[in-house]
Amino acid sequence: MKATVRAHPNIALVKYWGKRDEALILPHQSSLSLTLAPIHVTTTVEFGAPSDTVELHGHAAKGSERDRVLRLLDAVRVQAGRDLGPAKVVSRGDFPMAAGLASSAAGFAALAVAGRAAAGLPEDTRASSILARRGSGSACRSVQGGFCEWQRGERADGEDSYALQRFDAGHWADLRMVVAIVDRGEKEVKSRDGMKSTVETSPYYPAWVKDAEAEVPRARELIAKKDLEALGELCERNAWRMHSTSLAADPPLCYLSSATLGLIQHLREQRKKGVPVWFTLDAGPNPVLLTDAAHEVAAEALARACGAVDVVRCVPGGDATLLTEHLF
Ligand code: 2P0
Repeated sequence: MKATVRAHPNIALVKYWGKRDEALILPHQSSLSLTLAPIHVTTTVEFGAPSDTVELHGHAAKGSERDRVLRLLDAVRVQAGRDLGPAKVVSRGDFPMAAGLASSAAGFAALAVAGRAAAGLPEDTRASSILARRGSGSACRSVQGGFCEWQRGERADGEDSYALQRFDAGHWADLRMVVAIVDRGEKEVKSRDGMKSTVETSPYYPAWVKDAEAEVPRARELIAKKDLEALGELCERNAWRMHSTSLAADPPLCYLSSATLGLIQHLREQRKKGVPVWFTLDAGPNPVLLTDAAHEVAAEALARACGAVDVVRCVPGGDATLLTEHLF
């Protein structure tokens, strides 16, 4: 009745931005990401506890944060088909939460896999991905390592909306992602609210959906060929388009800061000098730089020269994994 899982966050190369179903967390378009190591979240779930308790990163979770965790475990109870009793959950991450790398993706992936294991359910990446998605959309892409594609699916019940691994972490072991933390501040509008407002008010949103869907198979082909330059260009294009559709929302959503733009400008200059480095940007000001192993030191130096207060260097990460050591 107790299980512990370690899962890695992921960075989307083709972003997820907007839901067609808010309750089930079903996206309008497919997305594609790379799972990132060595950073991770570890989560222990135990059923049969005296009462429901949720501790996240050293604090007792409250309100909607706690409800999201307990709702996911209710779905595990339904899958198990039996009364498992109250649950105790403890979760810890080892990376700066301000990095803008959604700790929720690694957290809900770890929770889904650990929850199913604690309930005695068999390992099943598809079932875990669907469960993780119901906690946080991007979490469905952190159940497996390497390059994962979240297929939007067509069904109203979401049973065909989950992530599939296209290439494992070993496929392109030389690839590097360098997170440049230029701003530690909390963002004003959370992703969940930002994407909702974009869907409802941005006149560019339908174009975003069509374009992002078409970019997924192109990205897959470039990853198959390990074409860094073309993949870098695709990532930048997709990030700009996600931010453009958000900027066109009403009221406009601008996640970029002057530090973000300064870094992007410098990165372009470095690229002209032959440094193979590209960026992607989630719903926040901190660029994530895409490069290869031979240039990760140069990418870090570039970020620091542009005022990055912290830098996290990442490599392709593996699957969410069951551990034998528990957090309690
Ligand atoms: C992504 N992001 O594909 C995109 C790119 C942010 C920008 O997924 O509402 O925390 O829990 O499904 O997954 C962040 O949003 O949102 C996100 P919910 P989530 O990684």
